[in-house]
Amino acid sequence: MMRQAGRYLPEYLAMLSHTDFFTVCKTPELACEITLQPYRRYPSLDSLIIFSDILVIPVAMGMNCRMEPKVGPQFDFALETPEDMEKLNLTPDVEATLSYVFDAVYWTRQQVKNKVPVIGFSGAPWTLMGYMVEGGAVRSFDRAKKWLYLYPEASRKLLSALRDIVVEYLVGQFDSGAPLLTVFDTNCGEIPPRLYDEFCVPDLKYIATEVKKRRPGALVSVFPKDGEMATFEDSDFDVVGVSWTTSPAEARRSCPSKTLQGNLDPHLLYADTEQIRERTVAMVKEFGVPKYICNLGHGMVPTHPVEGPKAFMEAVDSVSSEDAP
Ligand code: 1CP
Repeated sequence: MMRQAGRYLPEYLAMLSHTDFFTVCKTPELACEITLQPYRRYPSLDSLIIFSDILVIPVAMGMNCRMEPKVGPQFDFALETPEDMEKLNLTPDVEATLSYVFDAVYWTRQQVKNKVPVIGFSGAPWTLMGYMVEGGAVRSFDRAKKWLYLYPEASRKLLSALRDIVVEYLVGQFDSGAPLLTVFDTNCGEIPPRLYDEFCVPDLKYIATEVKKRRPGALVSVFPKDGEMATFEDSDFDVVGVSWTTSPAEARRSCPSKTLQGNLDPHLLYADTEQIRERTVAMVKEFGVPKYICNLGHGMVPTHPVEGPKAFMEAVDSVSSEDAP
């Protein structure tokens, strides 16, 4: 479940009430503890996503970030013009700057005694660029979109620097014990398909190919939120994430050879148990169990009740054992 911890678990809120978000990310024991919180509460979870954030990459490049309560991530500065890129290290030493994430993955695997796999992740270059140009969370990514038209060369330079960091970063997480690596392109649907094909798709395909070339055992997944999924049918990604805005049937038509992951509307988790169960079972039946990973169609939010995920997981468990090939 994308962002299992979110802010809806009381045990998460308790820990974050006295420790700042990025300090938790940078302290492997604490990041491990938060990764395990949803697993302790819902023992039927069959994988854990490592607690971190996509914005650790810009932090490694020299953009300090704070997680402001009720606002979200805020950088100390934004990339207003291409000259601001001089403030960045475009080729940081990934091992030196992000080894805390690798340690958290390793430590978490030790704690669960390898019984449950740990999923690693990264933001995609375009989604990371969005936050870097805007300087943090915003309602719409207008300035980042403008960059693609006004500063195409600088945009390409930034995106390809991010691409190379993402590859190193995913390989490092795999080596620490994360067999499946997810690339979140949450801002995919913010730009027209032609612009996405031009500026983003080649780098994403390269990331999948390069990670698998370096680590043939790695499984890689992409979440092109609200984009054209068919673009990834011809790619080395093993798994394509499906947004809640796409129907399972349409997703299967777009990517017939891929394993699909998704796509329950996160808002359903507010509903009563019976409705969650019915709609989850219907979704699983529509996707079909083979080549399918059950998940939400986007992340959890702070106001989700803790009963929602439980009902969702119980519904998934019942239908997946019933239909398993
Ligand atoms: O279980 C987990 O919590 C897993 C760790 C995880 C992951 C996979 C976090 C922790 N964040 C993410 C991914 C992430 N972060 C994405 C990609 C997936 C998605 O679209 O949801 C994105 C876009 C972010 C950026 C981010 N971080 C936002 C969105 C800002 C916006 O534009 O609206 C927010 C609110 C965060 C904060 C954050 N990250 C993670 C948590 C638990 C939180 C909440 C922090 C808090 O207030 O306590």
